[in-house]
Amino acid sequence: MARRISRGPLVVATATAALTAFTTLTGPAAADSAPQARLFMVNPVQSTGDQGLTDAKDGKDATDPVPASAYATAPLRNLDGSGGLSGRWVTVRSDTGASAAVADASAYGRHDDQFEQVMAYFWVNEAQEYLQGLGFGSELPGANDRVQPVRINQWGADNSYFTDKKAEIRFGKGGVDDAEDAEVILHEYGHAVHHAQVPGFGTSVEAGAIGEAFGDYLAVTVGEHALAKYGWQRRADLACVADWDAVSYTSAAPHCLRRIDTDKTYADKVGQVHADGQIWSRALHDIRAALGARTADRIVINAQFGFAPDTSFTDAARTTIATAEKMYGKAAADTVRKAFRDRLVPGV
Ligand SMILES: [Ca+2]
Ligand SMILES: [Ca+2]
Ligand SMILES: [Ca+2]
Ligand SMILES: [Zn+2]
Repeated sequence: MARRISRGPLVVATATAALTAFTTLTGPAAADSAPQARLFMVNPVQSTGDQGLTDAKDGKDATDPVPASAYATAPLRNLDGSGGLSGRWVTVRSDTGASAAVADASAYGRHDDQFEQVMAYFWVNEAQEYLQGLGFGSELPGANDRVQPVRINQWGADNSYFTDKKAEIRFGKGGVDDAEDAEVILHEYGHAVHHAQVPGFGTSVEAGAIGEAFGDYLAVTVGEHALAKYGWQRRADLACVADWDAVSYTSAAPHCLRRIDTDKTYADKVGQVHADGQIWSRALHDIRAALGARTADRIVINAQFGFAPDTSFTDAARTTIATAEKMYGKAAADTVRKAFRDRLVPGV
């Protein structure tokens, strides 16, 4: 962004002019002229329906295995105008390799390290815009309505995670590069949302499981919202999380990191957060099916403000039922209660 630099008495007038220009740029017209990004429509397995897609036919991270039809173009919103992937809800840094330029965002493909940076910016922004659209940050308290720092590295470990010390998300590679799959990005953002709602959330195994469940659930519900918004197709199961990242560590199709529609109940608990999370995510999935995405998501996320960092399934379920009753009345509360009872959560 070239901007004239003035010195001396003209500086105040110039600053005012720049401010005016900025205001104009961020008005409604800006949405139409927003820079475009090339990205996956959630992920290429889900959008093509091709369960045979693989990471590497002729070399790691090669362009070839994924057809051009798996990519779409969509606007990058809420950028700060710096020319990099930095904006109102997310800032992306690359630990290894060159940083993406917004001006080139419509040209990258999965072989380019910058592609994952663009994916991370787009999908984190999309997630926070979705939460804003649900009323979080206006009618309801904000849920991680701040600039989310994201780091991308290419060091080779399959290790995306959210670190609560820095409230930062990191995406690695290993198999399919983690940030090539929006559901991996959104899962990690789910942890950031939870942590923003309840600092230190997840200190018991059951609370940890709820955290994993919410990440998986958020990945599905934000992905579905985006499909409808941009007119993209889903050609894989609604409940399958990370269809693309999972091709590198699952042999059977459909390839899913996890599902949110398993029949697990509280009796199937094994004390491992990802495994037990599927008890909770199935309940959320059922609530969404019964009440619709918008109502379900407003209840589920609003309830999370009231969870203790070391909550149990029982306490969290009770809080979610009470939140449903307060926001939508007894029928909604009964629907939510049934979802948790079906999972045999005790005491609800
Ligand atoms: Ca890649
Ligand atoms: Ca991976
Ligand atoms: Ca999926
Ligand atoms: Zn997780």
